Amino acid sequence: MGELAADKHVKYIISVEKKKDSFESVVMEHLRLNGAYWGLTTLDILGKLDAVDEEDVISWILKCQDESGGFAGNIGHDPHVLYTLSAVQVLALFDKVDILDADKVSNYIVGLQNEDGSFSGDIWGEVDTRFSYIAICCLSILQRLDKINVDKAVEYIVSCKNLDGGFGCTPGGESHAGQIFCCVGALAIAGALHHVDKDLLGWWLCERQVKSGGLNGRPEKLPDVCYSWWVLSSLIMIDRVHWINKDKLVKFILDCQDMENGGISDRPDDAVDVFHTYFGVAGLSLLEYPGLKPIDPAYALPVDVVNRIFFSKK
Ligand code: GRG
Repeated sequence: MGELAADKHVKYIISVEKKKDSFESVVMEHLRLNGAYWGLTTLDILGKLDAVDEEDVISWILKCQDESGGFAGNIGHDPHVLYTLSAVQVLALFDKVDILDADKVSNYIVGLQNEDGSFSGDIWGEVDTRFSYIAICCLSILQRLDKINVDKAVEYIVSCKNLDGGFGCTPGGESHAGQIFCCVGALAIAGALHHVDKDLLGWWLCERQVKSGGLNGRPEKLPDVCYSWWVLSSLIMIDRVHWINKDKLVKFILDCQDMENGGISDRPDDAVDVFHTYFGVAGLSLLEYPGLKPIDPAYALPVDVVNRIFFSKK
């Protein structure tokens, strides 16, 4: 089996950051804050967060904040919870959450909770269990979870549970590993994992492993490195990770590396990108691959960062 080309992945991430006119940068312009979270968390897991200029990153993030308190994907764009969580997570990596006005950011999120407990992603109203996870994760990091109706939020997530044990975007929506991560992660943070049928869901999740060792996101679909995160983190949170073949999954992720220029792709021999590089490295961290910082399956941040948020005296 090949090895993790850690140094090459560090170089790749830094090069993407520098090439502002490249195709990848242009298509990611509107979600640059998500990209910053993927790239910087990868660097931190690899123990190389100091390869970037912290002050540059933080001053750019602050410029992405809207007067509503929410963050946009880039300067001058519209705010959305997707980028608000990334902003808070990146600041947490640098131990700088305190520079935020936590009430202002949390009021933005609180204002997006609907009567039925669900969350909209922004003022335009789209509802999705992704946004329930983001709201709960973000408010928990800001230590402001008590500002929303957590019982109602949990009730809504539970209403998205299906007969196969999985969860979808909205009630009745097809089970999908990405949404399952969101629902299980939100329930874990809210202390409500008892709503999950762990054996039933564990069975559905471990059936995502295909012959190559990779994981897909739902039945009959192709495997993709990103599901190494969505599926594996969910299995860990429900204590069923021993139901998949870990060695085969490690091999699948390593086979998706560009050994020459760094980066990880969705499947072997495809083009690499920052999203798959992050989820490949984060998946390997969950698989306890040597030399990587452990990552927390619910907060999607390195364990030392999560411990610093909740256990350090300030
Ligand atoms: C902090 C890690 C973290 C996440 C924030 C945005 C979010 C919360 C979660 C997204 C969860 C999700 C829906 C992931 C799936 C992404 C994905 C690869 C979707 C592709 O869907 P299809 O239908 O792919 O194109 P398949 O694999 O089903 O063919």
